[in-house]
Amino acid sequence: MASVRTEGRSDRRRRGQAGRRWLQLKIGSLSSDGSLPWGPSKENPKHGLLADFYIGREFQSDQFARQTANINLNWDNVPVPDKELPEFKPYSVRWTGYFKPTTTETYTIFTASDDGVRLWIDDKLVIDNWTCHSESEDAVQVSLNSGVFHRLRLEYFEASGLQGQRIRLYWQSPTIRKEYVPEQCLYYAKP
Ligand SMILES: [Ca+2]
Repeated sequence: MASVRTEGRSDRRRRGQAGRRWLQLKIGSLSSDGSLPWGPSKENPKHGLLADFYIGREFQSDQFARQTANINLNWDNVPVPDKELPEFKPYSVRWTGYFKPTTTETYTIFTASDDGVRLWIDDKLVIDNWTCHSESEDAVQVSLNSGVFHRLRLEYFEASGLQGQRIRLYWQSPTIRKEYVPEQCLYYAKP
């Protein structure tokens, strides 16, 4: 069975050394709070994005990293996304990886976030709503070519950890109905 990589603050304390260590969890395992699935599906083990979680809304303290199939997350009903983060406190997340369109045309790429969001495509900042707000949608139009890998970086922060913790990434084109950017088009690393 393929695996999901994850690392926690407590693991770093145990090993007592700098650098990263990745633990192995089975695909389909729940996160440590028992409520949220992480990682790519069994069908697409090489697809998805890497998410780095931090304490603080400005990436003050790096806590752990996980793989996520896509960006379609709603943490309204849990104090924080994971026990590695303190409850009811600000946190931030940085997703990185690549996406590869399946058609050549103009895409509209949307984020829906509560609170702040920034999106870079090929290292260019294209969405910048780094503010506290209830769920808001932002969008940008980009011309993309089928089969070309584009670098993706999405940053998100939650201001309070109390209510309204959502981040989503969609796309739409003349031939694609609005959908979450699918796992099959996302890559942790460029193949
Ligand atoms: Ca919020």
